[in-house]
Amino acid sequence: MSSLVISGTGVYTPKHAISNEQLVDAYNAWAERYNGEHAAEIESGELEAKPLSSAEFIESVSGIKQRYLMETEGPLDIDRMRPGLCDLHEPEIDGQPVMVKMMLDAAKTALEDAGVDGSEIDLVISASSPSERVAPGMAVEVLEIIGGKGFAFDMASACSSATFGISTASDALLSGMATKALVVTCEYLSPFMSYTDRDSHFIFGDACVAMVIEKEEDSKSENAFRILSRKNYSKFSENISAYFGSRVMLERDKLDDPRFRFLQNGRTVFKELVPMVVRHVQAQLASEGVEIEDVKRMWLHQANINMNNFASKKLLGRDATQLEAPIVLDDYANTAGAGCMIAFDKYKKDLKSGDKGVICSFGAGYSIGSILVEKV
Ligand code: CO8
Repeated sequence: MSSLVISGTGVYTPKHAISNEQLVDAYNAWAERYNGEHAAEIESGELEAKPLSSAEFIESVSGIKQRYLMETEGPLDIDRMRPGLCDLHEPEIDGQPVMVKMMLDAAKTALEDAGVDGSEIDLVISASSPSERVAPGMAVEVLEIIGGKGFAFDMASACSSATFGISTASDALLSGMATKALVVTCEYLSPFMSYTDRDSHFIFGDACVAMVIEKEEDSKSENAFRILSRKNYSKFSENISAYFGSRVMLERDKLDDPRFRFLQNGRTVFKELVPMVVRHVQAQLASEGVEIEDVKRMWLHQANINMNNFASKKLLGRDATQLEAPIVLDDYANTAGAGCMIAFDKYKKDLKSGDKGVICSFGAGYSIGSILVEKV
């Protein structure tokens, strides 16, 4: 059977970032004003006071120092506390979603990295947590604009969107349904976040990553990584939830209802998910006859530095260095499905032929997706 390779990757990073300090200053100013305006109801127990946030708390519990957002003025404006339209919404008349524009930018870099022309692509998968429209599929528009021919569709699996997307594309290539695939994971998450929720206002950033997958014998890339094995896992849990679905359309008047926000029991997620991730990767390596000592790099999901440190230490039996398990969440924050692939894009070029690594996503669902790769 032919080997498949990830022959190119590209990242779209929004132009502007917000530091923890900026975010916390805005949130605290908003919370203090709210508490002042509702002092009587808070005093009588009718309303709860809004607790204050802290930049030190955010960095120590998550490792996040800043996040890139498509629009940074809205979340810092205490009269708004949510992003506004960003530059990429212009011109509004063309109707093209911002996410498609982000995808096209990341795709251009990924195609260049792979040495592939857009016209050679015959499968595009948008594997992204959010979607800007129900139909037509965003991936179909990307396929059209890059000049490809074949088929395209949108899929979602929250934090494992990219890894599950690569796996789905691999099956299409191996079955002969397609010959060259582009998988794009666009995590334009800021529109869904509540910047007035102290427990989650700091978690997410916006970014997009694209990957080209093709047969090894067809690849001209100098940065190709052979896919040695893929292992996916899902287990239902509502400990991470985002109920922004059809119910919101029925209850539009309740958009501020906490049920329609991103919600998580962060500590439970930490305790339940990390041991599953460790067992998942260990089982994959064992079934491939690969020792952990032979794994040069682990490109892990980028949600929380303490989760990554815990998982890499359990796997290695010692602390990992930045090169062994790179961290990009300090800069990008949690970019859901894109995180592990942004780490891969930024920390892949120094590896030598024959070096092995594991890409591993984990998060909502729960979902875990790991891909064992080897530099060609
Ligand atoms: N500032 C100051 N204090 C705070 C803040 C804040 N911002 N937030 C909470 N606190 C307080 C709490 O009130 C609590 O106080 P007390 O002890 O008095 O009750 C104390 O600090 C500790 O709070 P937590 O227990 O919540 O703090 P943790 O140490 O657990 O840290 C984290 C919180 C950072 C959330 C941590 O639990 C974590 O990161 N866990 C892992 C979560 C994770 O990995 N989730 C994956 C989610 S991402 C994902 O799956 C993508 C989904 C895609 C969704 C797409 C949407 C469109």
